[in-house]
Amino acid sequence: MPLCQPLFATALSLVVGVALGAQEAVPSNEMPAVFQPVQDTWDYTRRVELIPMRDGVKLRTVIFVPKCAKGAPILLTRTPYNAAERTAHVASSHLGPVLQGSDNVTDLILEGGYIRVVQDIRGKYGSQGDYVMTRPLQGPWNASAVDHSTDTYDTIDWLVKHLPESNGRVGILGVSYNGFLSLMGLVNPHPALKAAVPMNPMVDGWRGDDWFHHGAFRAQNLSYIYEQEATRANEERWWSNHLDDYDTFLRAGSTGELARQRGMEQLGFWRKILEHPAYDKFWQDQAMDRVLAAQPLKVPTLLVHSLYDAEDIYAAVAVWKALKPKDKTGTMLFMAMGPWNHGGHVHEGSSLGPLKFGQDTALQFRRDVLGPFLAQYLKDAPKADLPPVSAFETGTNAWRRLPGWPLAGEGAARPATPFYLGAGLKVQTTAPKAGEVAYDEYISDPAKPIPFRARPIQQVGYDGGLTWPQWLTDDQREASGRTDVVAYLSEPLAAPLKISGDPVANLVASTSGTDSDWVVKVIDVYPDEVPSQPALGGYQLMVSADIFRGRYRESWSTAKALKPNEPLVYRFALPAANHVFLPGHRVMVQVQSTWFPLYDRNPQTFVPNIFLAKPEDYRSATQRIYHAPGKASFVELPVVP
Ligand code: PG9
Repeated sequence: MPLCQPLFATALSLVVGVALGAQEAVPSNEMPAVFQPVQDTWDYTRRVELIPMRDGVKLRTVIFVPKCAKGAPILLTRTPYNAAERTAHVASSHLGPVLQGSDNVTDLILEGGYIRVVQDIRGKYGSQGDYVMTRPLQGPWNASAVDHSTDTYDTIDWLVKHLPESNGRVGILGVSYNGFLSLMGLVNPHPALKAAVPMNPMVDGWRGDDWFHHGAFRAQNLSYIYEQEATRANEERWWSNHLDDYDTFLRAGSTGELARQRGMEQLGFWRKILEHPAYDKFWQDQAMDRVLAAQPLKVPTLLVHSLYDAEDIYAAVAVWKALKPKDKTGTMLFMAMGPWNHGGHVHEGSSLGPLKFGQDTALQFRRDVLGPFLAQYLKDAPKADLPPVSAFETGTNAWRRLPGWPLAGEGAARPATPFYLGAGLKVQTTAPKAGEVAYDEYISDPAKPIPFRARPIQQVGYDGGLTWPQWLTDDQREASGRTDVVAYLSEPLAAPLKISGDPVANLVASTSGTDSDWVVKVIDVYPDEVPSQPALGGYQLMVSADIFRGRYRESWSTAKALKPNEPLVYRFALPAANHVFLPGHRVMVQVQSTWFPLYDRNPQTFVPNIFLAKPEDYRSATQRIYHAPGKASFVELPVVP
C-alpha cells in the first residue's frame, strides 16, 4: 500500500531541541512521561483514545486507520481481553502483522480497507469503571444507567464524530465474550451500526454455554472466573498443583470447596454462581436469545457457529431460532456454521485434531461469506449472494447452502427420526419389543468419575500447545470400553445417513440414588480400517453430546430429588450437527453419569446445593437405561434425505 501524507505532524524535533544542551547535576528521568512513536513511515496510524461514556467513565480504545483511508467503514470489537495486546501481535510498520489472530479477521480488514477499532470494556485493562461478568442490561440485575448496550452506543457515537476518514458506518464483530458484546450492541442500536457478526457468542450461561450445561457446572472454568475477576488486568494467575486437572478437582472434593480453598468467595461473580445453581430469573433474564427476541431486529446480523465449539456450542443457534421468525423479509439474519473449534474461523481451517477437511474452511468462510456480508452493509458493494444458512457438512466435507435451520426435528417441518437404544446394546430404528432384555445397568462411582478425555487432563487454555480447543474431536473409544459407560451401536450403514439439526436425547433411566447426571453422546464410528487415513480406523468421533443434571428433570428452575430406582424420562437437546455418517460407518450412542472435570460431580445424593456437597454426600449408584415397551430410550436425529 502506498504511503499517503502523514496524518499527524510529530512534535519530536521540538522535544529534542528543548532537551539538547541542558546540564544536569542530578540526572533526571530520561523517559518521557508518554513516548510518542513517530508513525510517518507506517502504512497506518494507531491512536489510543479514552472515549467517555454517558456516566463519565472512559474506555480505552485502540484505533487503526489505514494511511490512505477515506470514506472507510469501521469494524469495532469490544473486549474484556486487553485491546492493546490484541492489536500488538508484533511491532511492524505494516498493519497486517500487527492485527493477527483473535477477532481481527486480518485479511478482510486489510483487503477491505476497514478502520479497525478495539476497545476494553469497562472495568478491564486500560478502561475505567467497574467490572461485572457479562454485565446484565439495565433492569432487575443492573440498577445503574449503563450497560454494554449504552457503552456500545456511546462508543459508536464518538467514533463516527471523531474519525473523519470513516464513511459513518460501523460493523461490530467478535468471538465468544466479544460475540456476546456484539449481541449487546443490537439492543437499542446506534443508527450508524449497520452490521453485526457475533461469532461463537456467549448467550445462555446455564443452558449450554460457558458456566453450566443443563444445570451441570463446568468446573474447569473456575480458572477463568478466578483470573478474570481477581484483578483488572488478569495478573493474578490460577495455579496448578497437579499435572492432571483430574487430580486437582477430585482431591478438593466439591467445586465449591476448591473455590473456597482459593479464596474465590472474594469474587462477585463466583458468589452469584453459588447463589444461582438453578435456571432462575438471574439466568433467564440474561439469556441473550430471550433478550433479543423481545427487541426489534434492526441491524443485519451474521451469526457464526462452530460445530466443535468447546465453550459456547449452544449460543449462535439459539439466537438464530429466537430471531429468525422476526426476519420477515429474509434480509436481516444469516448464519454460518463450520467445522471449527471456538474462534477457529479466524485462523487456518483445513483440519481440526485428527479431522482433515481438504480445504481451508475458515478462509472460505471469510472470503465467501463474511467478506461479502460486511461489504454489502458497510460499503456500497453489491448484494452478497448468501443463503440464509451457509453450513459446512462434516463427513462429506462440503459447504451447503441451506434454506434455514434446523432442516428436521424440533422447529422444522420434517420430523426427527428416533434411533432406539435396544437390547444387545444396539442402536436401531425399531422400538423395543416385549420379551427382550428391558434395561442395561452400570455403577456410577463419583469417587472414580469418568475422565472427559485421556489423562493427564490439561487445563483449559489456548496457548503453549494446550489441546483443549480440539477436545470435542477426541476418540471416544476409551469410554466405550468402560464398565460405567453403556455404548449402543448400529449395524454398519448401507447408505449415507445425513443429519441437519439439533438431536434430542430421550432417556428412560433410573438411579438408586436421589440425584444423577446423564451424559448422552452421539458418535460416528469409523470403519475398522480407513485406508486414506489409517489413524482413523475404528475412530469414535462425537457428533453431538451433552449432559443433563437429573434434579432439573421436572423444572429447570427448581431442583427436586429423584425417586430412587424409578424409571424416569430425561429429555434434553444436544448441540447442532450437520453431518453425514458415511456408508460403512456406524452410529453409536454412549450413556454415562460423570464427565470429569469438565463438569463437577453430582454427589448422586440429593443436596440443596451441589457446590456445597460434603465428602460423605458422594455415593455410588446403580444406573439403568431402559429399552422396554412404554419405556423406550432413544435419540431423535434430524435425518434429512
Ligand atoms: N468462552 C469465553 C467466555 C465468554 C463469556 C463469558 C466467559 C467466558 C470466551 O472465550 O470469551
